[in-house]
Amino acid sequence: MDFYGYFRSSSSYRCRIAFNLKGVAPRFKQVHLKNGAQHEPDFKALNPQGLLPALVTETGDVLIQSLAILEWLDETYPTPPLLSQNPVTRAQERGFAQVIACEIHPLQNLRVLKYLTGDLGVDEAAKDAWLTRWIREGLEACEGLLAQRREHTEFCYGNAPGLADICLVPQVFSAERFGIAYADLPHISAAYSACQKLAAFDKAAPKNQPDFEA
Ligand SMILES: N[C@@H](CCC(=O)N[C@@H](CS)C(=O)NCC(=O)O)C(=O)O
Repeated sequence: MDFYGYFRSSSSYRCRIAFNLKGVAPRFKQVHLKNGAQHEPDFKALNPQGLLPALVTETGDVLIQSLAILEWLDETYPTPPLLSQNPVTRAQERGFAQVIACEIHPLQNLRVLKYLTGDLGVDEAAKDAWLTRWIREGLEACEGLLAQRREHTEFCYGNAPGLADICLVPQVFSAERFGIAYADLPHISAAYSACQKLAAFDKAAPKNQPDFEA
């Protein structure tokens, strides 16, 4: 299997955590986002969207979109499961993951920030205000969802990490990178700290990737 990613890409980070939890080790192919490698014809032949991640399976099939890759991974390598056995909890986990992957992350993405500062001529202060507005509001929604749980478990939805944690950790990493406060959100901070203690999460961290650049 070939996994196309980039150390700082949060959707790649989600997949890396899941690979580690499942004990799956695809070959890593770097796509240097900062240098624009996602726009090269070779990569766009794989993912016409020009976005990471992309996974080429053993059968040569191309999978894109991190949530779809995570679901495929969970169906193909069922142990340990990334989703609860309970359908209600499963829907809550997916809802939480989608708040991050569909509502927060797209607004902090490189192409959006480049459009703001380049095409629209927005200055750094306005860009920072944009990031704070969307990331902080999104994390507050995540905090509210965790506060609603019937049981306050160690990880987001249970006593083992799952889909919600896989999405939460890269999002909190991005919040830190962009200087957005989250320490006052107790449920998020607790789940994040619990994940940080696990080797699967540590090994997936941007600083531990072969293409890491300071
Ligand atoms: N919804 C997609 C998001 C994909 C995405 O936005 N990837 C980012 C990296 S995290 C990217 O490739 N950005 C390149 C760019 O903006 O030019 C997913 O979950 O896979």
